Amino acid sequence: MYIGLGSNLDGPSGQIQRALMELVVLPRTRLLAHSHLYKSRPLGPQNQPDYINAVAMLATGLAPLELLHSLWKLEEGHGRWRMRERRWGARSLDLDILVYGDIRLQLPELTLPHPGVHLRSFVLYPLAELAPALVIPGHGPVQTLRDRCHTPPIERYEEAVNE
Ligand code: A4P
Ligand code: MG
Repeated sequence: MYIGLGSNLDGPSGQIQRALMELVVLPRTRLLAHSHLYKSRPLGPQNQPDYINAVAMLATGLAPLELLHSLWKLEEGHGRWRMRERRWGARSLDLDILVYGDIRLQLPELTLPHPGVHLRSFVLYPLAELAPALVIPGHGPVQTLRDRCHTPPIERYEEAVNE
């Protein structure tokens, strides 16, 4: 299954790097691969900083809701306090379950696949690095979706090298 990581506050690239290391220590879970980092303008309200995004591929014995609740704990460890936020507003770390096998689910807390997955450059570009042929249930192969999707404009993010 695949997790989308996003951040636009408090040192976004560091937040993402740290979160990738924390995914490794989730119970009954292995990090199989992760994408490069990508940078894009926010989708939604524009008066917030640019985002850094990445995607991780995991193997997990956690059920979807168990995984979701573990991800919330990781977000809290990054100083994210959900009650205070506006929807689509700036955040230090956002972890979304993008796709969990071929499960399709609609619960109050969890929709699978994630409702935005097939429409967003900042999900499809990093996901296509890891799994271009993956079929998003109900939507089709990642590579095809990515080739159709250009919003928001996105670029690979390279960490500046300090002298
Ligand atoms: N939820 C339902 N399904 C899922 C799922 N598959 N994975 C529920 C994770 N959570 C899921 O999410 C709101 C609720 O969605 C959760 O309580 C959970 O029960 P949230 O993370 O608290 O709030 P949010 O992120 O503001 O809302 P939402 O609708 O998840 O927004 P997105 O889709 O996460 O978008 N622009 C760029 N460039 N890059 C970004 O990463 N992210 C967002 C947020 C907006 N603009 C962006 C980016
Ligand atoms: Mg979210």
